[in-house]
Amino acid sequence: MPVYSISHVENVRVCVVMVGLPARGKSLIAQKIVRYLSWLSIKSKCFNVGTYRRKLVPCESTTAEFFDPHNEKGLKYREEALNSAMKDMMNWFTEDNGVVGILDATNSTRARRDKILKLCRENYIEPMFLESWCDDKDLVLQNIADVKTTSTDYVNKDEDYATKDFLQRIKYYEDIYETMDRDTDSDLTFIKLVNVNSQVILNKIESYLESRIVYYVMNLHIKPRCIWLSRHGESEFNLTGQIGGDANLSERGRRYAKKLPELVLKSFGEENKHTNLTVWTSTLQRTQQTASFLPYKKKLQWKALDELDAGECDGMTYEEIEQKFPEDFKARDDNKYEYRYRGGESYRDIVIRLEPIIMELERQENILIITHQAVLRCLYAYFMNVPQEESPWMSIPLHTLIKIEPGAYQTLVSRIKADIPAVSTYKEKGTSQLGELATGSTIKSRDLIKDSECVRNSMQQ
Ligand SMILES: *[C@@H]1O[C@H](CO)[C@@H](O)[C@H](O)[C@H]1NC(C)=O
Ligand SMILES: *[C@@H]1O[C@H](CO)[C@@H](O)[C@H](O)[C@H]1NC(C)=O
Ligand SMILES: *[C@@H]1O[C@H](CO)[C@@H](O)[C@H](O)[C@H]1NC(C)=O
Ligand SMILES: CC(=O)N[C@H]1CO[C@H](CO)[C@@H](O)[C@@H]1O
Repeated sequence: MPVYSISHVENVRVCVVMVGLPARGKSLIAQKIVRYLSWLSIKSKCFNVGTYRRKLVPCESTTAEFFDPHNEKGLKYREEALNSAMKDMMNWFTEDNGVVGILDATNSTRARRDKILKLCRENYIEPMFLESWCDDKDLVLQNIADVKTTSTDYVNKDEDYATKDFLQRIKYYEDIYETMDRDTDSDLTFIKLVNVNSQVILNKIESYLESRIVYYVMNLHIKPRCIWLSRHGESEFNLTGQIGGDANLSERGRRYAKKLPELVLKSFGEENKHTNLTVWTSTLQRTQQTASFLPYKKKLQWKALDELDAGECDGMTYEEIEQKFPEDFKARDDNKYEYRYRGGESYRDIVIRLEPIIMELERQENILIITHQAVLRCLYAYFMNVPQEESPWMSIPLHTLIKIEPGAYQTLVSRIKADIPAVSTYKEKGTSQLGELATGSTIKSRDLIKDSECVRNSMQQ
């Protein structure tokens, strides 16, 4: 059951066709849409034609000349790559009940778009074109820098060579490129982003699902920025193992709060130490007390960042819950994502109330969020593409600052430990005992990301 079961009511399936010259951020946008929709339980997948092309032709031989529209061999391979991608996508729609498929390709001519359009219509898939149009030289150069350092086409190539080759590749596409416009393409459903989103042109957006995608991409920006996440410091309830409530910080929790400004500064690095940061907390005492020593002026409280509401179990320990509501305790372990506390919330409920937060987060620049375990797991799952079955079981320890740096092709995560002891509030499946046991489950090990380790999103799957 997806959050927006409406996609099933409407029974709409959408193929988002990316349009735009190379280095216009198409892959980044495509990946973000997939991540966002998957997080909302809408089945989506990206089909990157470049990846198919690389399977046909080894990277070493794909110099710019390969993309010359007069290079017949190149054309043939590119055509073949597109066909395989489309075929796989159509299979995915029928066999895996896909809802939103994204075709990430450089589809620059109307003839090519017509072909895709026809194929979609034959399969009862709604085509929606998403063009990223950009004439801002700085933006393009910034994208090129990103592509050439991360694209598999330029592994082990010298930087100047990569830039020159890439510019030439763009040039070849420019010669035949036909942008989307409202007169010629008036029958098509399309979104045209001009210089990221300084101007957005919309045409024939019809279904609810399409309008959600529109709303999301309108909120994106591509300025480099970081997001810091932290749980509140240890609370008095954590000492007694109680859940919920609105307790104060414990003595060690207050020590964490005092140390937090220093941790943030350290993570900023010397050269950025004057950078401003916006701080978001929940409305509960323990997050506000944790933020109280931070020197930043902009602090905002969000009700949507409050901890998962444990309903009737609020204020109880896991042991008490196990005794009083044994079936509930088991039901929660069996499906923690869906389980809703009596009179309270489930993880799925949290994702729904976090959606406006995600939208606002996409609009913001540097931001520090101090919130609670369950909420943090959901936010982290969005940024790191963690599947639903895993996210409620991730261990997010107290007194640790997590830094997330979203990039075009990868997201970097680092963790900075405050070195202030705290009780472990991690509960493994099938026990009411708190603490990380020796049995290291897959979820835990996946989550124990070492400092600055690169975590590749499912970018080039
Ligand atoms: C830590 O304590 C807070 C109450 O102060 C509670 O909401 C939270 O669930 C506790 N964490 C765990 C996992 O016990
Ligand atoms: C938290 O601390 C304040 C001030 O010390 C006190 O008035 C309040 O009762 C405490 N709250 C709880 C839930 O213990
Ligand atoms: C940060 O904010 C303060 C106060 O609002 C302002 O004086 C300062 O110039 C800002 N710093 C930067 C780097 O923008
Ligand atoms: C005309 C044109 O450039 N069409 C392109 C559509 O996208 C695929 C994937 O990049 C190319 O192979 C086609 O050439």
